[in-house]
Amino acid sequence: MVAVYIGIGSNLDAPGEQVEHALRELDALPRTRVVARSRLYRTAPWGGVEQPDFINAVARLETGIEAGHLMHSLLDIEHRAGRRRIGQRNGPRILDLDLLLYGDACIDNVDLRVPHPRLHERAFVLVPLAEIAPDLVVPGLGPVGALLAGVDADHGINLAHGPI
Ligand code: PH2
Ligand code: MG
Ligand code: MG
Repeated sequence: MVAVYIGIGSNLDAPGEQVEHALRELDALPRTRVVARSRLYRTAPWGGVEQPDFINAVARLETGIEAGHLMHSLLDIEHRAGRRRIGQRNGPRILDLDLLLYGDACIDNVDLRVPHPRLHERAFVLVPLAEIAPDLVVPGLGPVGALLAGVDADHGINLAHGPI
């Protein structure tokens, strides 16, 4: 079994429910358990597109699924949630499941890069990741705490309260 971290995001169609549903779908994958999850964060959109705030979270899985196959399973969950990949880059989405880390593997091929190549730039990933794995060392990048110190985590990243 491998420890895997998944970044979850949504900013359309009841984002909080989308994220909770995705957590249940991840737990239902074969040979897979969600063993930790962050709280839900309401985050300002990153990437220069004007759009609604996101709900973001991070989950840790224990899984026996191989990395490339897991990536396909994530795309399948996104698709079944109603996501169609016709939108603009960094634009609004019903559900985004990003494979952040797969054990200590470093993978760099055409359809999969792990650790996720923009993980260290994104407070909306680093804040929930540090919540559930404060002592994590990201392969090739360093301790999550040091990565967090390099981004602006004080603005636009808030715990989500109330109906979302
Ligand atoms: N995802 C993006 C682009 N911008 N901004 C926030 N706050 N949260 C996201 O999950 C997000 C984003 C593309 O995947
Ligand atoms: Mg993403
Ligand atoms: Mg994605």
